[in-house]
Amino acid sequence: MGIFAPSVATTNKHLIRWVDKMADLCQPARIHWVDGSQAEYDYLCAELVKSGTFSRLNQELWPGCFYARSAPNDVARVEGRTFICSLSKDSAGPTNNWQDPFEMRRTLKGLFQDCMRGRTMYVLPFSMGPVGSPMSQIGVQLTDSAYVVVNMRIMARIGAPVFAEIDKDLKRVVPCMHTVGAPLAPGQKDVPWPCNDVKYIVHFPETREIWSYGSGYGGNALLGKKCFALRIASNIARDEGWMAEHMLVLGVESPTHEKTYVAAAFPSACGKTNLAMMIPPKGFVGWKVWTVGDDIAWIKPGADGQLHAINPEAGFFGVAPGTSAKTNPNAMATLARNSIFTNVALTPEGGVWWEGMTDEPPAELIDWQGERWTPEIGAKTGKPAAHPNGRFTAPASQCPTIDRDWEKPEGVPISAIIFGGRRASTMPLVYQAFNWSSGVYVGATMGSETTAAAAGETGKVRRDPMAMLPFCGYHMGDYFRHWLRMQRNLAATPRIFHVNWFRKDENGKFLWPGYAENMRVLKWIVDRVHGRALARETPIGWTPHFEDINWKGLTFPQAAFDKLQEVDRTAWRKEVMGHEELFLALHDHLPPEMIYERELLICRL
Ligand code: TSX
Ligand code: MN
Repeated sequence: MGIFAPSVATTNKHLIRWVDKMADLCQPARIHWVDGSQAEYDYLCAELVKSGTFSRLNQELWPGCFYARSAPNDVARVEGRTFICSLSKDSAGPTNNWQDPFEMRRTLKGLFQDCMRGRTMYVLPFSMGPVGSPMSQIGVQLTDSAYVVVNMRIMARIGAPVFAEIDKDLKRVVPCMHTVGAPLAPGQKDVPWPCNDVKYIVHFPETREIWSYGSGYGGNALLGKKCFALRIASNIARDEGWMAEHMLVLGVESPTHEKTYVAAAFPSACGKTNLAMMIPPKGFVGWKVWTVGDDIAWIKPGADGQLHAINPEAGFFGVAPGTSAKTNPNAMATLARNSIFTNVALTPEGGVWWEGMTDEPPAELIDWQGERWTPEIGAKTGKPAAHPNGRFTAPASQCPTIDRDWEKPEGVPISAIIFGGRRASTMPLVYQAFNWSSGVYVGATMGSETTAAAAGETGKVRRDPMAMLPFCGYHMGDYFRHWLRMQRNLAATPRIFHVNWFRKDENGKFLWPGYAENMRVLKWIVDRVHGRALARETPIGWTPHFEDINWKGLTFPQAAFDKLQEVDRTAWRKEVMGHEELFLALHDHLPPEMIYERELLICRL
């Protein structure tokens, strides 16, 4: 099929040939080479309004904002349909779904045949990381979803500058195929959210390719994010000696303007975005927290022998429910304009609302499924107005605390790495690992408890090593080995910490107020990094004494702190048993250091 490749887009023959070949396979009605301009964005949003995918929010209240409702069968990532198709099953490891790459290619070829009939195929070039940064990576996503294009314009750098980068031919381009899997017959009317019950999120780590079928939602469809920046990038990083991590990055500025950057990995529902945008409490005069990223960090040894991190993303794709002026005022300011809302509730004034945004819900709403919703109906049906995984897509540049160096090509130096989880018991508020390898052990064994657990009840711990269980594109045991190996390329390793904002007392009450008060923990971490704070040695690591924490502006009795920091040897002996479960599954690729660290921990207990 003859395609129109305007010379303004690209001169790269490989790219043009690939687009031609894929258009032959997918048979779109049109091809649109995405330039990334504001005019193009406005045009696509207007088209999405016409097709019923978007509604324009009240522009007085929500300038530049749009609203979308997905199909009810397309509301989240589909881990059971996510595949790592390496040549050998062994290199994908037991924590990934594996399928033979040759078989998978055959399946995909069948699925993608004619899949874009009646639709436009967008050629969407994107850079993960600032265009031209030595730490950035480039992809081109072919997609039949305009919703994906406009979301990607917020989440990544896209369009003409990226085509220009591709034409320099200096970097390998990761091809990303995406279709919602809903071709249109001639004259067939489209639906607001086209998708398919059949879904495939497929990664070919060796050839560095992504194929996504059947979903238009978030991590399934915005392929630069989880698919590229974590699953494919973790493979590239392992081969090239750097790290692709599921981490927020923030900078702590002291009253003397000393800047200390930390990266932190938490499983979902631990408030990563809230921590990344934290505002210090009143007692912390002159202290500031600056935001570099809230989800993904690419971390590389710099010329100075330190680790440096970039945020490969350009926006925040955050969970809306629970976000409020109280829990995260910076997020609220960020999403106040030029943002896209998906699967939240609509107010009669043409605004958005979600559970937790205000103390009292509005008297009347349209819920995420398009039905009338009132607090009474909600109470009766038990249905929330917004889907619990309802999202905002908002430009990072609009964050009031965005760091001055957030787009610095060489990244920001990382002094500390924080792991954490949601744990009702056992895990103290904060402790510091003894060294790099014991820190890797802390990350490898981290986990969260199921949030549904009743008050006081200890839920089941789900292990989520480095918060990468759904995102590591190769064998988790090899991933631990890569972490251990990173130390060799470094003159100075970051200090490693573990935090737990969620410890509860015997009545199920949180022992720690969390949120802004976490600044007290961050300050101790920063002080430790600079060799200024004392600590107590325990079997699991170094913990702060009561007097090592700045308590200005908060009444927190020492007895409560001691409870919060308690290292209960009986609970920890049980904890270590839990570590073995995960290690057994990974045993044939598990680095010996992990076994030795566990043995040492047992002996100390
Ligand atoms: O994001 C959270 N953080 C990190 C903030 C920087 N959350 C929300 C988690 C779900 C996304 C928290 N929830 C945090 C926290 O530190 N802590 C808690 C638990 C908690 C909830 C309510 C209270 C205290 C702790 N309320 C009172 O103490 C009154
Ligand atoms: Mn995430």
